Amino acid sequence: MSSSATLSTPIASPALDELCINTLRFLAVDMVQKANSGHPGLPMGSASMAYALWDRSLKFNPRDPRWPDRDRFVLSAGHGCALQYALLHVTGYDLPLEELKRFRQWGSRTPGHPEYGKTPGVEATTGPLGQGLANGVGMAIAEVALAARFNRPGHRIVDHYTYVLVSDGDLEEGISSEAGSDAGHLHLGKLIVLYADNHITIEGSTELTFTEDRMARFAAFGWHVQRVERSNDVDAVALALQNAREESGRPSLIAVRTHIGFGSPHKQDTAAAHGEALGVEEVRLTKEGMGWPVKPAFYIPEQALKHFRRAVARGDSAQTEWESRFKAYAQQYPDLAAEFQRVIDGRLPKDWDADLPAFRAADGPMATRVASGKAIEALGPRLPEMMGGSADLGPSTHTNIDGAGNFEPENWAGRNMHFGIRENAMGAILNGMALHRGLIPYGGTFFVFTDYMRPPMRLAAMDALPVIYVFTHDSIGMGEDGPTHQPVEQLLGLRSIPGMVVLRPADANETVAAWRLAIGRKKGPVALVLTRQGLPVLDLGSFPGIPAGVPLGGYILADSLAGNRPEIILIATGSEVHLALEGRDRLAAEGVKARVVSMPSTNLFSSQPDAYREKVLPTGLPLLVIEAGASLGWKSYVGAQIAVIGVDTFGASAPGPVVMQHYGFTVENICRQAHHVLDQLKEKASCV
Ligand SMILES: Cc1ncc(C[n+]2csc(CCOP(=O)(O)OP(=O)(O)O)c2C)c(N)n1
Repeated sequence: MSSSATLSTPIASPALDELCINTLRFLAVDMVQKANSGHPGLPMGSASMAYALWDRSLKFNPRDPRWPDRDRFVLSAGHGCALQYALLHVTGYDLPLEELKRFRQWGSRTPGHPEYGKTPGVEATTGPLGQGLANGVGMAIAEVALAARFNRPGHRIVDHYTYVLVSDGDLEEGISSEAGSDAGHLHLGKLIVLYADNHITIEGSTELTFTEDRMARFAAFGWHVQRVERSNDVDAVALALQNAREESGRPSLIAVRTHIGFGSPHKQDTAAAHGEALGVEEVRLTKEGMGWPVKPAFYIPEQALKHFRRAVARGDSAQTEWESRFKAYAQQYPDLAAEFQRVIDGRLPKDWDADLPAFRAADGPMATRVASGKAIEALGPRLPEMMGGSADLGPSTHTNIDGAGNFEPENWAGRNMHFGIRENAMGAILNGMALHRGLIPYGGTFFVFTDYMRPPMRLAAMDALPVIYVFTHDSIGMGEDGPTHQPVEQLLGLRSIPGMVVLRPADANETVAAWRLAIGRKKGPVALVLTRQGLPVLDLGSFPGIPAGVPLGGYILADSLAGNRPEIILIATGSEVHLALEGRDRLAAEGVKARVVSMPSTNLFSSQPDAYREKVLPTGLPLLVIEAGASLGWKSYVGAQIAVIGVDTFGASAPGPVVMQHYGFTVENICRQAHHVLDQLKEKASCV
């Protein structure tokens, strides 16, 4: 058993336990009542099991919420966050009672669902059901991976548990099976999930929808499962938690029979307790029924507070003890200790990018997915914190780090992950790994299947997590697999997520620059969107602007000849850039001066200063956009003087070059459209 398990000592009397639990219950009830918004039922029913965990097991330091070896706690059922805020306040985190009184109000640190970065002690943004459970799997993966890398005989400097509290909704969502299956397969013994088995969801009893044997399901995934029939039996919950910690070879699920809205005379065990304030009268009746003073609201008995606040001294001594162990470790293994600090801080080592290749035109044609694979091979050895893989598409996504071994139960030091065909869980696991800190997580799949992992990608952006996505087969150009596999609207969709940087490089050298940017971006996810098909390499000798241009999102790749002001600008991304270059040359031969702007990232370009954007796209010049994706987003770039060669239907099954040709991605069509735009402008001018 690990050292964290020794914390499981009951020190409160049953009466004090009950006082503390009711304190949590009624803080949550009062928060929701004051806001007249929120979810009282889950906190009322789950307060006792949460208390058993926080009081008897959880290793945390309220005065240093980011201490690396703390246990992680994720409230996957984020709608029950009033409970989490109450716990954070009473145990002594920097979350004053005033903040509990401002639950769900503008600018408060107690938002409607837990938000990472807003409230000390909140380890992950939760609310979209199921995501938190898979985040927990990612955190538990990070723990074993870092333990394998850094622990040494007699020195367990990475040694903590991941606890997740889930509800019926979490376990109904498909992602719970994806993540549960993966966690069971990986033998993540330090992942412990408490299930608020209250038999109620929004529409009523779980008899309506959810009748499978959940315990058998998780047992089949390879989990250790236990049931506690009476949630208010703190000792029983504590014992189950202890059993779970002692089970080191399997993740644990503890189903606790809780009662939604516990204590409310008219709402307990009904859906009415789920998502609205109890009401003034029902609050009064509930408090009276449980022997709690009706007034004042937000009442915290001194005795309960004193008991909860022991967490501060306990956390301080646990952390101090860890720090002294770390000191001894640092004396024996100074390099490893420094390395541990580096990866936990998220700092990059010196010369991390020294082996990144520069490609020559003679190397081409090369698919950008292949160039990305070569970048990963160059980065992997210099960045041992890089860890990732794909959703069973490794040979296609080129996400393997050569020689780094598979991450699997017998080899937690392996860095090549096999997520299985579980895109949603993969996204959420990557988030959990990033939230844990100490790793640079990345994951790949076909671009079209980002639809399956959009929820965690959205959360990665919300939480500003440094997660890297490797998406290949990026357009209709991928060919024969046809419309089901040809992404069309995905570029626009991902670009519209605030904080998500989408990069669609034009060739192998832009791909290298994109990877350099992705590794360097410590706040926020980066999606690399890569081709299946080979593309000409843009030689750095001829196009020296690439390394500096890519981070700006868009740049002048090739201007009109002899410095003449261009008459039209061809904007292209990814595989269409080389067509734009050919178009420019042909237009020049036809007497039209065209500039080619490569725009691997519209997000990054939009964030550049006005002066730079004006330099690249001077006001008044007509634009022709060439991109094998939905045309919709581009229309916002410039009013009427824009034409787009795009894809506004679902593609077709045929060899890639044939599909591209049919959709108008040819040099001939580019020139035709450019002339058309210019003719229209001339016509307009002559009408004035
Ligand atoms: C992915 C997702 N779908 C729907 C919702 C809306 N929602 C919030 S809670 C909930 C279900 C409530 O049932 P349960 O999970 O058992 O929570 P409890 O009633 O016990 O509070 C739903 C559908 C959500 N938060 N996330």
